[in-house]
Formats: sequence, structure tokens, C-alpha cells
Amino acid sequence: MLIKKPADIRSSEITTPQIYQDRRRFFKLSALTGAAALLAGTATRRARAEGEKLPNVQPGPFGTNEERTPLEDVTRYNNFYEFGTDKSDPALYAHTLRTHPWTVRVEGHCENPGSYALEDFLAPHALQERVYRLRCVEAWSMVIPWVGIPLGDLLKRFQPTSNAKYVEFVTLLDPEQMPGQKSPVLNWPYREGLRIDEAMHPLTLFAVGLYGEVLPNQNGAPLRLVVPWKYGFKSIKSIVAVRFTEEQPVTSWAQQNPTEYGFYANVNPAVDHPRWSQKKERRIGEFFRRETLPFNGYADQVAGLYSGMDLHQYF
Ligand SMILES: Nc1nc2c(c(=O)[nH]1)N[C@H]1C(S)=C(S)[C@@H](COP(=O)(O)O)O[C@H]1N2
Ligand SMILES: [Mo]
Repeated sequence: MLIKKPADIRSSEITTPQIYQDRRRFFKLSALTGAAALLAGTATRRARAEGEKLPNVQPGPFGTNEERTPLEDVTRYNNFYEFGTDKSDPALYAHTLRTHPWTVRVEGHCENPGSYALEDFLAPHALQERVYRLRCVEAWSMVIPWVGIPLGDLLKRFQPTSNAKYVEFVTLLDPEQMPGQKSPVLNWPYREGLRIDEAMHPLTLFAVGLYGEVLPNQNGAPLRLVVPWKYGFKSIKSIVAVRFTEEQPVTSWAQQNPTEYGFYANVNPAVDHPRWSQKKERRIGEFFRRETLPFNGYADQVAGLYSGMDLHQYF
């Protein structure tokens, strides 16, 4: 028997017509608006392809004016273990990922759970550009102009209840599209999580593009998280589920090696990784190493989230 995988099914197919109507009303959509209209060609609902220009992107807050990492490096030096563990693997192999149609499941403690076609999930938010530093736990960094939507604005529409203390994110599980999942380097699917206040913080972004264009597959198309004050592994790619939870979610790297990777993973030059220092980093494309800044340079915005916490214990 041939069974469609969730990723192949549009929300209009999985829900009854009545529920679908209600959902359209919930999203106040008479036609595609906002991000959805920009991601799809408005008239046709055809998905914009990888690398296509995203129109009407407005500059957003919190940007850095540091020199941007060239597009070639942003798209050819990646961590995306679903396509291999070498930095060059994702650019070579991520083309097997089908990013359209794409469904996002919203689950757990919220008033509006359900499976949403990506277009409906993103509508009606406007797209912003945010130039953020991304600091990998392996002590390299980049400056990337993301295009996306503040995660908090998006999550509010699903009305998390007071039991929602954390948000869990899950990557697609499909070893045919993601051949790296055939080897047990991680406990698939890749999972990440944030405390609800971290998820709602205005710096936290759901990205759908970079350099003004639709997100390349190797960078986590069609939807990836960007949390610029945390090590890169928190910024989970190709997300298919968002779950509001009461308990702290189990996250892939913390599960794989709890002594080396913590749940919080805030960039912190004062807390070394057990196998290397975190005091400095190599900005991709530069020769001399730079000092790593607390919270990756976003301390003014986010240090308050952790006041009173021992960041050596909660690393
Ligand atoms: N699903 C998934 N998300 C992931 C990863 C991964 O292997 N799988 N790698 C993480 C790590 S370690 C980093 S540093 C960033 C890299 O993002 P970039 O390749 O867009 O620079 O993605 C993060 N998100
Ligand atoms: Mo990373």
C-alpha cells in the first residue's frame, strides 16, 4: 500500500473541508498574504525555488554592521549531519531534500494545534532581514543576513497555554531524502528546544531565506531556527514540528553527549568545551582569531533571561 508521508500532504488534504475553512478564517486569509505570498508566487501558489529573490523584505532590528560572510562560504561550509558530517557534504548532497509541499505540525500545550501547510503557518507575517553572527560550538563563526519572521510573533498565533514552559523543534525524518540519517551519528530526527521566554525573545528568528533569497537546502530549507546568542547547534534546520511542552525537551546533541553539550548552549567564552577552549573563534574567511563575546555579543538583549543562574552548571 502506498501511504503519503505528512510532508507530501497539504493541510487541505488532511483536514475536513469544514476544519480547513475554519483554519483559513483563523489565519484571516482571503488570498495569500504576507510571508506566504512572498514564498509562493502569488497567482500560482507555485513555491519559489531555492535561490529565488524574496520580494519586499524589510530591514529588521538587532542587525550587526560587521562584514558579512560571503554567500559562497555561507552555502558551502555547513553543519547538517542529515547529509553527511563533512562541512562540504550538505552543499553537495542536500538537493535530495524536497521542500515543497511542506507541512508543520503544531502540538502540545496551545489553543490552536494542527498540521499546517507552510504557507498557512507563515501567513500573514512580513519578512524581515536580520544580519546576525552565528557562532558554532566548534569555534568558527559567520555573519549571515537571514530573512525570516520573529519566532514569538509566529508562536503567539497558536496561543500557548500557561503549561507551555518550553518549545521543542523537530527536523524531518526521512532517510531517503536525508541519507545521513542511515548512519547512527545522532539519534534521529534532530531535535532542539528552547525555554518559552527564549523562544518568545524578539531576537529569535524563524528563517526562510538568506542574502535576500529563498533558503538553500543546505542551510535548512524551507524553515530553520536562528538563535544568535546560542551555539549554532541550537539553530535546528528543516523543521516539521513545533511542540509546546511542560518539561525540558531532550535535545539531540545534549542526548548524544551530555557532558559536552548542554540544553542552554549560550555562547560563553568563560565556559570551555571539555575538549577545547571557547575563548576565541575563527570568523570564516579571516586569518586571525577573534575574542568570543558573552552571548555572542547579544548580552545587552539576553543576559537578563539568565539572571541568578549559574551558567557553568546550566551550560
Ligand atoms: N537538523 C539539523 N540542524 C542543524 C544541524 C544538523 O546537523 N541538523 N547542525 C547545527 C549546527 S552544529 C550548526 S553550526 C548550524 C549550521 O548552520 P549553517 O550550515 O546554516 O551555517 O546548523 C545547526 N542545525
Ligand atoms: Mo555547530
